[in-house]
Amino acid sequence: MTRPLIAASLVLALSTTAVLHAAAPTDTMMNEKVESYDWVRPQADFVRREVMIPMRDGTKLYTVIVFRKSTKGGPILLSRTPYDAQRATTRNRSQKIDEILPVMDREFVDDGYIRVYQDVRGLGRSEGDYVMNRPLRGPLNNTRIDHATDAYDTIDWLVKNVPESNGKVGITGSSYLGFTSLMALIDPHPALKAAVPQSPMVDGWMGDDWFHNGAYRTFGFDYDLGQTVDKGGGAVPKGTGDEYTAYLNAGSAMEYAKAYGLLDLPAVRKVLEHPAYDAWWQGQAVDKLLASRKLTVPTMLVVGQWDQEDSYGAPAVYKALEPQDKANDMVSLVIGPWRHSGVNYEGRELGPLKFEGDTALQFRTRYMKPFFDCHLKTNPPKCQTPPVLTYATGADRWEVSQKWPDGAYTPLYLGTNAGLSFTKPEPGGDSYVSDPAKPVPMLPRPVRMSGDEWRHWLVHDQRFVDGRPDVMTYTTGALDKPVHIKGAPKVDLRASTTGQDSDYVVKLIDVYPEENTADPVMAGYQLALGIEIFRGRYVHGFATPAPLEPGKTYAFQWALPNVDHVFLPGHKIMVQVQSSLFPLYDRNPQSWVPSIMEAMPKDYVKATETVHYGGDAASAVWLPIAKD
Ligand code: PG9
Repeated sequence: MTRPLIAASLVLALSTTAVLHAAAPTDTMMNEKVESYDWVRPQADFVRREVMIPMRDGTKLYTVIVFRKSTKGGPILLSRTPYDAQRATTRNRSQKIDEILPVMDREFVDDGYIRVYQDVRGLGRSEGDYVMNRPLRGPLNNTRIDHATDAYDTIDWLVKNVPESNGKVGITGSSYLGFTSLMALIDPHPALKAAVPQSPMVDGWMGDDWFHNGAYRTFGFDYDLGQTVDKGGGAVPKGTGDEYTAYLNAGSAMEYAKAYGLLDLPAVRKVLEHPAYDAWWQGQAVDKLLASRKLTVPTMLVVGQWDQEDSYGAPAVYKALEPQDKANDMVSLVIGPWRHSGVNYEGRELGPLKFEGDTALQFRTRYMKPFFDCHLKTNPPKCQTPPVLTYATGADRWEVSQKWPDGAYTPLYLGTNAGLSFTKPEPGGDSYVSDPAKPVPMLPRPVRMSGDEWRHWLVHDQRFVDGRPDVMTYTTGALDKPVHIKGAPKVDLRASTTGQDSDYVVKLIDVYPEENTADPVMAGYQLALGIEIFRGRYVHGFATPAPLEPGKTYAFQWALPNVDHVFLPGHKIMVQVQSSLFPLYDRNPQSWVPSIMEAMPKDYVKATETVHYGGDAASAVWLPIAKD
């Protein structure tokens, strides 16, 4: 027996009472399962259309179009997602548009925007094959399609088939959606008028999800298993509440992948096969792809100051595009006091940190929406987009800069007696033993790289490792005046090892005063403003790994994430140096192996690390000190 379909249109035609009265008595033995139910009822204050949009190769992409019923001549705001367009437009099954869409959409749809979410090809309800971060057509992609063409074809269809729109399109989204937003800027459709990529994945090797400066980030395993498996996917079944133990027991990344059957996943294999910054990674770096083209679409790049996944991408694209932006009005940068994607949620606090009000809402209503309005509305207001907008943590205020970084780089030297000073110290050094059998944890154990533990791990109090014999700590005295930094602090670490390879992790920390009766949690708190790793084998170049010469002093140089922060009087500045950050980063075996991915148990050896200071080996963190 076929199942009756209860459609909204039928209910529209006849009132419920009329249907009940007119119908014959219900057969008590009829099949009571019905095929579907349209949860959007006639009284909804919105229109929600589901369409399959054809791409140039015939593949159809599932797309949901949502707007208030009163909308006419509205701009379109598009997001292209791997995270289920259906779910993004069904936050609640409600008849109110504000309740079905994500929180960040409210300001837009309330002002007549048309919100569009699309599943990228191969995921959700879209047709086609899925390739993680599908590269642009060219040497790494020999097909006719990529995210640039899919965005183009989608926009083309939308402007021709959504009569309620004014024909102007903006694109936005965070993380993977930030990546698809950036890809839409390559040979863009003429109707694409503005973009706000948030925490975009830009260079997966240099500093976004998969590696940072050559050190492999294990958290991608769970993601791959969740995203690329139709049946049985999800988190890796480690069966322990302590990921530190799970990764330590497994050995190398390859051994871990073997133990949990992850080598069956092409997305995992590809990353493990490319440990160095080879042509495969370089060819996908979106900042490089964009830098070689003219930017024609005004773009606002957004990142969280404590972005635990993609802190690299947005500032890297800003840096790559800024030289083209002669009038300083095409590309802008925003850094807010947020975790990864925190810009789209409530931004009053982050872990123990509290800010002045809902900083995410402030940004969206005062800056992001006006940016889209001035580029997308039919009668647009004048654009007043700040070239750089940052939230000064410590001082708790938004600041506008004309350029970024916005400070003069000044060395803060590591020195004797665990000191840290703006004056160069006498020559010396400190040694510690780095033991791969006891790597320094990223969080107190048990370590979980999921939920709020993962979202907030970058702001965790660093006192839990301060005092470990394999963590060197250097501190200034209490500051007598504020130190305001605006930019990415740069590490210049002069170090030697008895091994043939080594990782170095540097943390820049704001140490809160010891006494704070009003807020005891923050008394003596060690708040990291940047935690970043460098894999020693890449000291001569990221594409040319080579063994380190035991005992030789090298200059290891890399950048910490971008920040706007004020170290307040009474606070101290601290720098910590260590040689592992586990289990987020796989362990460096410290002996030479061609690929650390495939290190065997015998390869993991202890090494003595020496941090040098003063003289011609003056280790320092260079701070971009703002002129206040
Ligand atoms: N940063 C995201 C990601 C993580 C891991 C792999 C791929 C993407 C994201 O949040 O989309």
